[in-house]
Amino acid sequence: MDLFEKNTTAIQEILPEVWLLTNYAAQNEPAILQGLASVMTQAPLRHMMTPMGFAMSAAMTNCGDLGWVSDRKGYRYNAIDPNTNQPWPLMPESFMALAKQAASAAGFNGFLPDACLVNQYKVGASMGLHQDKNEVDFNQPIVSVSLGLSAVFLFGGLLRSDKPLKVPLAHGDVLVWGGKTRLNFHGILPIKANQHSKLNAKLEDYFNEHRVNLTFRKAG
Ligand code: MD3
Ligand code: FE
Repeated sequence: MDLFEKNTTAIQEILPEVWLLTNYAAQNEPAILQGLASVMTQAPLRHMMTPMGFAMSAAMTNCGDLGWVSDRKGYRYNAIDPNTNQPWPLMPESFMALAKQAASAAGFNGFLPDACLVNQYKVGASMGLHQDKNEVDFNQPIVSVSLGLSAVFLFGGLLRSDKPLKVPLAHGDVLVWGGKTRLNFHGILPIKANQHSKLNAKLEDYFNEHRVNLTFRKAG
């Protein structure tokens, strides 16, 4: 079943070194959703603990050589899933292909992600403003794929106090972040119900109740 209403994609540089590829994941949606199901089966979603001892509101898992983890000891990348004591699932071929193609479309040839963080948001879940600083090379781009419920992405500056710009993200949208914005503060506003576009009316029940974000990084 083709879950996409339209198959048109557009690429815009919405901010310096931030590219929005609208509906870009449509091209290979069935394989992406299959890969996601396989990853979530092998490494079940879980609410990680912040160093302060609070459960994060997004549930997370990973695939690829390295997975992002958080616990009382802090944030870091780990080759082993602490819940299964196994390596993280292999990055599905469809994930790798999508991330590479999106990076190339934004001008980053040769992007070879070794980490894919899966964030699952239910209605009401959010992600507070933060910086991503656990990767080795901040010159590598980040590719982010939005699936399911829509979200409002907050894109701030280099200071937490910089007023963030709001970027709506819908099912299938892909963002590519380049070098200079890599350390900007960013977050996700609480996910609202009834943000369903026409597109979402056809989605399976799961994606009517969740937003899933795939974040591809070269972490190590
Ligand atoms: C901008 N996730 O997992 S992805 C995260 O939608 C995270 O789940 C959000 O922030 C989500 O750390 C946003 C897009 C993203 C990821 C990393 C960035 C945007 C970024 C790093 C720098 C600037
Ligand atoms: Fe982040």
